[in-house]
Amino acid sequence: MKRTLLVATLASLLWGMPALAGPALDSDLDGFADFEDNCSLVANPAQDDTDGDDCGNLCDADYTQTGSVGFGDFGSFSVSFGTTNELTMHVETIGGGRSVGFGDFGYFAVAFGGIPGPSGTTAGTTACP
Ligand SMILES: [Ca+2]
Ligand SMILES: [Ca+2]
Ligand SMILES: [Ca+2]
Repeated sequence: MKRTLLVATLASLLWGMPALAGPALDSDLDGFADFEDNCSLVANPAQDDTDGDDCGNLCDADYTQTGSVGFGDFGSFSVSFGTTNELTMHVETIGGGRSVGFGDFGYFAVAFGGIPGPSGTTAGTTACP
């Protein structure tokens, strides 16, 4: 048994093979392992992704798909403020069907100037690193 463990550990070190794999890492504890979580550092058990770019709503304020959150995204957000436009809503936070409001603005303000993600399902794409 010790020999098997030693061989597995050596294989892991030398060739990157997984050694006696345990449960996959779930950094945000939302039930989705990081590699399959569309917002790997924010708990989003519903995995909502309104614009379908594999970057979960709770870490995706990049509505213009440029790879960063800036004034163009603010324009999209502003147009949707007060509406029920789910393109710019973070439906897991405030509930689907509610209007875009100040709670969303708070989220957007924090995301402004940053980049979307990280997502475990996009493998480093520009849209969602
Ligand atoms: Ca997770
Ligand atoms: Ca998550
Ligand atoms: Ca998205």
